[in-house]
Amino acid sequence: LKVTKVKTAPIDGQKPGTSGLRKKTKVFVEGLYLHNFVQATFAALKTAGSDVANETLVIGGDGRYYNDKAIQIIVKIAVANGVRRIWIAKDGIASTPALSAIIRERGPVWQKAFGAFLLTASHNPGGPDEDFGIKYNCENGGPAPEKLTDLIYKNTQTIQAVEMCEAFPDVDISVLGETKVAATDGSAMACVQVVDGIKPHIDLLSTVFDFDAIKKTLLSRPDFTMVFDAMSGVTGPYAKALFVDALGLPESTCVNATPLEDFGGHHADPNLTYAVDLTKKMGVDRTGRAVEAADDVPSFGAASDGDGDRNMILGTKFFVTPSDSLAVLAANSDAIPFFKAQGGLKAVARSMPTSGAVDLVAAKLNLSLFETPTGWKYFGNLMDSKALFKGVDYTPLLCGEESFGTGSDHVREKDGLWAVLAWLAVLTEANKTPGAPLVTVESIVKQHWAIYGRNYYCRYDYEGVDKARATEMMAMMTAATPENTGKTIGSYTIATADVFGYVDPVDGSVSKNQGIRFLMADGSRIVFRLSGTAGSGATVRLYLEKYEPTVFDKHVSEVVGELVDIALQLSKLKEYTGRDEPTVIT
Ligand code: VG1
Ligand code: CO
Repeated sequence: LKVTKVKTAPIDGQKPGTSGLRKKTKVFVEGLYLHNFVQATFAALKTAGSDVANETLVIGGDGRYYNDKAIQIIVKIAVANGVRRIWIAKDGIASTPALSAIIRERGPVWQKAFGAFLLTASHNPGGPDEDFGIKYNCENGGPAPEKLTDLIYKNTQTIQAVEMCEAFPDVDISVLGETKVAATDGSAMACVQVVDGIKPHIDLLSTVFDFDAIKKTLLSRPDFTMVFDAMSGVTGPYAKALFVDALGLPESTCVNATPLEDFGGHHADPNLTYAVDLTKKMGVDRTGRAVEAADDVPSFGAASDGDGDRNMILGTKFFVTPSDSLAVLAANSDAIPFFKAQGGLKAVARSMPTSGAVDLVAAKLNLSLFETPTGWKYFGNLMDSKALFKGVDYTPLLCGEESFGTGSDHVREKDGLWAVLAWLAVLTEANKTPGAPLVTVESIVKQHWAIYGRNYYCRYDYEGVDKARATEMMAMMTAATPENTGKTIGSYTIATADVFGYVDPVDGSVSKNQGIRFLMADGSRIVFRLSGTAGSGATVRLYLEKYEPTVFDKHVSEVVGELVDIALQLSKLKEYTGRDEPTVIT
């Protein structure tokens, strides 16, 4: 257990973004790039008072290129920094929600974990020429809060040495088992265990949902078929364990279900642009319109991203927007045993750019509603607080983001498979009358609109734009908020133009500068943000929303057209970025 101090120097740009540090793989593999970040994290953990010597560190990743090598490096640094017990997910494979579940396990076998390194750049493409990423999650199972990531970043700017146990043997991560190394003088022992990264998550989901009911009522119907696309990301083995082994569906239910180092050369991002295998099968085009398809389009289709925390939900020739999905799940939460067993859902949360569809449900059903900045870490604090709803000690929380993220407080990350099961649970409840025709995904959503109205919604992404110019554009709009407030453009009046900021209701921490909002007098919204997950360059996100109380059958592009024009005018986007068209529309 001899510790070597490897001399290093600060490296620029190691600031964690919305969800960890993401860069080109080439950057990560060079020199001590990864080492510096990991050492800076341990230094921050010591400052924050984590008990790294007596508790367990968890490591896993989405299986992308460099996952396996990064694991060995982290082990050597962790042991040198005094960590005495490490769990590594077998083959290095663990989805983001599964790692959250594993951190939170408190059984006799699973001892207390102080945190985890998650090796993932999520939906960003993987491979030697694409992206790699690392993220630290805390003992609650959730992404490190800004307090900690700020400290990590500060340490990366002053780091002089990386502590390493260079002699610690490489661990064979392909077999379950233990590697123990004792100090030569017998004073200490470090133990690395290779553990099952799949089972704890499936076991947890089996307590959140009623698998038997889903099987008996829904999956056994001859007129119900489903397909799940793992997009060659980490969820393949989870999907097989869940849909095939636990729920008894045929193997063919899971497609692209083997995790690949480069996700098969695709963006493992479940949306209409990138999940083309699935949308084609489901009879939906890149804009979400129904198209010609084979006769046997499945009743239900879903996909997850590279690290398994995102989800896309489709019915036969029908696309459910993530914002609508959140609202439908909120309105039907009693179909989910986890919520029902705890006295029913009483609180929901959404990120600021997510549509207000769930707000309408919250108002009608008297649920507490929280609006947070983008990124799952803000939901964690709400989940851990005991005072979400007046007079109640604990209440479950349903959360969602427009970026295909949905989940609850069964873990502290968004959870793709949870969302798929939540929809299966809602479909099970809707189809509980024996002999009745199948109630479809489409009919559930349309019924929802009939009650609440429809929030037409879409997002334009302008990827790979010049960072300096994008920053100037945001600064221009920020400066113009006072003069834009009250302005009328076309058929819209801007009731408020502002910069969204957030004060955490639990600990009072402040997050400024979380996006520019143009809130129209009729409730429509235009929002601009710069992405915090881009591996290089900048991505401008433009979010568009218009509420229609009675008209439900238009295509979103027909409804938000004028808002797009206004947004381009207010931002002078073309002038700043040179872009005519977005890279991706979701
Ligand atoms: C994006 C999404 C955000 C999500 C984040 C991490 O962040 O907009 O909603 O939480 O990705 O998702 P940004 O800053 O690029 O807009 V994942 O699945 O990439 O961990
Ligand atoms: Co993800």
